[in-house]
Amino acid sequence: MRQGPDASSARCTAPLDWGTPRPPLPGVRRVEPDVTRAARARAANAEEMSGPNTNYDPVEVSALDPEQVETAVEEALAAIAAATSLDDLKAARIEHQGEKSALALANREIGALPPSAKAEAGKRVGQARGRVGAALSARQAELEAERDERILVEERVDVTVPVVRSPFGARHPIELVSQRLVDAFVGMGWEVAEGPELEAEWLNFDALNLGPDHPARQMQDTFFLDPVDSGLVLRTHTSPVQIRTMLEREPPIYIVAPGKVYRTDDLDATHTPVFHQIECLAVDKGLTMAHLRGAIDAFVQIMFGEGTQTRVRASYFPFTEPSMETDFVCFACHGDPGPDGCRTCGGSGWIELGGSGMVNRKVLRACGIDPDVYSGFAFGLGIERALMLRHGVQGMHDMVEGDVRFSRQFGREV
Ligand code: FA5
Repeated sequence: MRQGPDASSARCTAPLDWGTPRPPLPGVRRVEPDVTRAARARAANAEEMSGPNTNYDPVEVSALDPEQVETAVEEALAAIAAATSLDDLKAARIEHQGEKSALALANREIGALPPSAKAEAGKRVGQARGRVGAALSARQAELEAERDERILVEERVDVTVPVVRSPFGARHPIELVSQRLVDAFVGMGWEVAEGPELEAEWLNFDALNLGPDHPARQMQDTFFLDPVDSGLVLRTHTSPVQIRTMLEREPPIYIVAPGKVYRTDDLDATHTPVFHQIECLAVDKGLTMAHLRGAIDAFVQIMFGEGTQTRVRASYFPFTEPSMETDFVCFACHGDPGPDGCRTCGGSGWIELGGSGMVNRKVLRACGIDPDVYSGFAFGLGIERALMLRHGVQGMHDMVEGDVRFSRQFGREV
């Protein structure tokens, strides 16, 4: 229990009783009123007066108790030694050296001591604070040195490493796979044919036997160019390249036509308004569906690996007759989805590749080729969807956003 120096004044035998004065607040000097000073002067002359308050023992003030001071120092030194980071040390400093620390409290108590007790208590507390301060400084220096050393290791720059001045990009997998297919067909003697993306409506539709009322011409599928009667569209498929080639060249024709096409589809998981197709056309004497099957098999094996089986199903395209959809055997379950099914092919064992068929006699005739002399076959597919299947790409967004990190995953070869 704290005792202020005035506590002893209660023992004075003063002629006037002014009541027991309240102990002063720490650090606050009480200014005695004149009447009090006069009373003290009179009391000083009185014979029964007690001596001055010189026997005050600071041990009685618990905060200044040597044991308590030593305990506070030991706790501080332990916390400082235990600090393994500068943040830990900061917390230890606040706790053991801050305003509310035991030693700061003891230091404040000194101010309230009588002069004779101040020196000893001051020395004790001062030394204690000095030890804590020194320990803090030493640990601070150690931890800063450790931090600096760690930073030097972690942020070390190897100046001997050769500098890559411009980061490597990667060709987009659409481009890579198109090139690969084109190369393979060129290797078999086929030629590359190209056409414009801004195409004549007649070449995109009419010459391919897509009449004026064909649903593909409707606004939801085709980007028409202003003015409406311009006769121009953004090509909706690579098939007009067939027409251009047949109009320009005499058979035999063996062409592969890769390129960008446009449809008024919203971008979602499986659609994009701008995508890529690749298309093959052969026109020669005596071509049959057997040749078509052979070309499709070659195509599929280039894209999905040797031995990949294919099948065809009856379908309809105005520019081929008969027409087929081509499927290839699922590369994930190899045609046997088992009782648990297969996420890649949906459990059917087959994956749809694209359309195909024998070139419609009307189309040959529109291009000035005699269908009684020549026959032809064609097939085409969307590259994005084929790649998504091939590589398990979950969404079309990844295919079209052009993020180089996506392209880099495919490296230089797909
Ligand atoms: C055609 O475009 C035909 N010209 C293909 C053809 C060529 C048939 C030669 C016969 C002979 P289709 O409309 O089904 O067909 O489109 C072909 C492929 O394009 C589809 O299988 C699909 O993979 C892809 N495709 C269609 N719309 C989109 C789209 N919005 N986003 C991404 N891919 C698409």
